[in-house]
Amino acid sequence: MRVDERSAGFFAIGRALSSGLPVALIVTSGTAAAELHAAVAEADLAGVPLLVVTADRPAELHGVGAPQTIEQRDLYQSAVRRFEEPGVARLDASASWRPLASRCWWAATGTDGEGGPVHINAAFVEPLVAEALALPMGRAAGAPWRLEVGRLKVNADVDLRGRRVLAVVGRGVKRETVASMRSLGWAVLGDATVGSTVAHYDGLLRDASFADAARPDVIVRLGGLPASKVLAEQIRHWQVPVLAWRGSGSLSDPDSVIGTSYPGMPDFTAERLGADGSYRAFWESASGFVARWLSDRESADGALNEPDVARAVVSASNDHDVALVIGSSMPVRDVEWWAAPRTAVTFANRGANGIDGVVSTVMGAAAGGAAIGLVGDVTFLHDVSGLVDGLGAVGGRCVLVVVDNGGGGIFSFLSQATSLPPEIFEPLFGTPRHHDIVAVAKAFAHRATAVATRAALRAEIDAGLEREGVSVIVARVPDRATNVAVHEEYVGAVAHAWRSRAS
Ligand SMILES: Cc1ncc(C[n+]2csc(CCOP(=O)(O)OP(=O)(O)O)c2C)c(N)n1
Repeated sequence: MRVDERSAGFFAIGRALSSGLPVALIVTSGTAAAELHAAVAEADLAGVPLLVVTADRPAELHGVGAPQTIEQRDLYQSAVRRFEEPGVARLDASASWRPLASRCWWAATGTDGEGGPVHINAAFVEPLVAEALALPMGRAAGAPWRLEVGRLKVNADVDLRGRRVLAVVGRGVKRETVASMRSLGWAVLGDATVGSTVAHYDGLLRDASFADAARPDVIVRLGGLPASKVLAEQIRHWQVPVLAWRGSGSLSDPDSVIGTSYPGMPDFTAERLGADGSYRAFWESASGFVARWLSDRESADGALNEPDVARAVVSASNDHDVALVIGSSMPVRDVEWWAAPRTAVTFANRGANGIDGVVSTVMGAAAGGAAIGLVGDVTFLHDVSGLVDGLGAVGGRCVLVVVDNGGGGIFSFLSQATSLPPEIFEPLFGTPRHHDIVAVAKAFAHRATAVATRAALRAEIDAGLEREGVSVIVARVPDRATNVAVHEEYVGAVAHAWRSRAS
């Protein structure tokens, strides 16, 4: 039970991501149904299975000023895989109930690895109380037929023997898939949600000599895309053939670089997919070089900066094998670019990349178990209502790390940050916020503390994972302009490390 339906929608996304199953989301009528729209849009684009059940008034109470009554037919339009409006339940139509549930379930779980939201608009008549009867019998023959395209193994005419293969993967791609790709000698670059990919690739690709040396013969695409614009530009610049498989959820291709796409998944056992393994080794050794530089400059009591918060959070999630949920904006980028490869399950609302509802998604992922969240301060404040019901009746352990740079730090990386005068940039882009986040969290009866060093951050995460309930940890970091300088320093050091290694 959650008081705010908007929060409930994103909480349900967290439940669905962590369970891998469709989650039913049941709300009353009127604007309550409209509150779910943002989560439905995210679930659509990220392929998250939701069964959205909205209560409604019967047909005769529409358009006559009945309370809490809005137009709910096709409310979410093309964002749902299926819309059902069965009308007021009638016992003489009960044979249709299981087929209806079945259609909705399969539409939510999807084919070709791509689930999504389904909307059932269910009308009720007074008196709104009734005796529960036994449900009608199910089908004797079991579940309906279903196309399992995602399990097809398709290679068609692909021959990658002896080639330098770069796989670029994102949302929807499983760690086992990455392991199969690596075992074929492919170098695998991924977004923050995909485990076991080559870390620190963004910093490396910013160096022109590295980018030239790393030119692949073939690029393979599966699932969503990493956040890195540098990688997207490089893929366009390299001008090499791009092949894709569609069996890992919806395939992102905003730059239209994919030349050929196949249904299903590659047959990783096929000998013809074995590539030039020295190319993978080249990427992994360059990445290892950056990793060593990054850890050498860390000292346990060092002051925090944003890349280091991301690194500390990922290593805590990996060490405890606790799910990680990462907010949009700089957290997904800092994890993708500066953190170690993820070995624990990792999620992010990367369908629509909204900063809304992330606190609730973290809580949904933690409910009944444990999760760590990493979000910016504006993202935290956007979803304060997620704190109202916390983890709900099921409980769990939730550590929410809030990177407090006093506003939207990502915008300081835009050219507007230097081309606009501060009195215009700050209110329009920086959106300064100076709320006392510890006090906000405590007002909702959650534990909360602020930390300023890596050691304190790690100690608080460890302690939070030991305790039931929500622990908010506010990471004090340098201001947003200094954060840009920190990133520039890191990128410069990566280039230096790569060049001195090459000479
Ligand atoms: C619902 C929604 N509104 C607005 C945006 C645009 N937006 C992207 S990042 C951002 C600022 C986020 O600030 P914060 O959470 O503090 O993270 P930081 O940029 O500091 O890493 C905004 C407003 C969005 N992505 N989603």
